[in-house]
Amino acid sequence: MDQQKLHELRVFAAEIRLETLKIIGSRGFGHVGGSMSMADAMAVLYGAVMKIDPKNPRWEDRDWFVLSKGHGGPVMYATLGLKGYYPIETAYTLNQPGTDFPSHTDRNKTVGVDLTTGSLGQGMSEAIGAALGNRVQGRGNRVFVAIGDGEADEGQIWEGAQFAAHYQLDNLICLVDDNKRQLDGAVADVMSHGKGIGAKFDAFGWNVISVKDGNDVEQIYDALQQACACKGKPSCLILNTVKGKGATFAEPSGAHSSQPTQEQWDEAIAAAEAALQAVKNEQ
Ligand SMILES: Cc1ncc(C[n+]2csc(CCOP(=O)(O)OP(=O)(O)O)c2C)c(N)n1
Repeated sequence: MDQQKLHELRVFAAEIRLETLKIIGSRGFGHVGGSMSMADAMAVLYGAVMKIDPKNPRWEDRDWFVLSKGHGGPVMYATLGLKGYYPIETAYTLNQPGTDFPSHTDRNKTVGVDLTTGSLGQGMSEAIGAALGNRVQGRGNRVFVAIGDGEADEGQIWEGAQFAAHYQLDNLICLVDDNKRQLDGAVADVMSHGKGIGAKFDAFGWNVISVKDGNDVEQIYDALQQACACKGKPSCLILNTVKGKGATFAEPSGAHSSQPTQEQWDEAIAAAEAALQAVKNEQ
């Protein structure tokens, strides 16, 4: 990727982090941890990889994105708002009565959300159905699905993995947000994954790509290029990420859900603004 594009993606990721904080901050509490760990992947998907048209969100030939870890809704709302699907300020109503921005992603509420998620495991099945359906209809588009490492405890993920490999869904790419933590602790303590999530996908016949730094846009981009080029099987990226990345009150603890004080919100938003400015100044 050329340096200009790389710079753009870094700026986009920093903007997504700032807006994610503002969106959750408008409510005062929410799923900061698993939203912030996804910001870089969202920047690469929507900034450089996916075929989309914000003016025509249900365009039939678009690439699809399914946030199976639906509690990360705010990072998706930040990304879609910044891409012009809607004015970003409208998302500062997160989870309030009558809002189009519920805490978990809902295709009937938010423009640009392809499928409804929130019950962990189900988004994977939905994405697989979309990939198969698109293929049956002869479209050349792709379906990207993001799951959490805690979510990978769900049996439904592995039924889906078996199905997708059997039907050779090479238009399906799963991104695992491997941030090592789930709702109430470390994944390794709550329910460990044995030889690892990547080894499991590999055993089911998927093309597995490990991304050493899953918060590095260049590494994510390179891995997605490899995944998109793979034929005859679905691909899976294991993104080694940091829960709460860039949120001053959440990153140190890797907290799942946060309800910081107003002072802590102000500090976090100021830090994210400074981080954005620093990335902009890099060029
Ligand atoms: C079927 C189901 N069980 C439980 C929950 C409650 N829940 C929401 S998030 C979460 C933890 C998920 O951990 P992980 O997938 O690692 O998410 P991340 O750390 O990326 O936020 C749980 C148990 C749910 N949404 N759906």
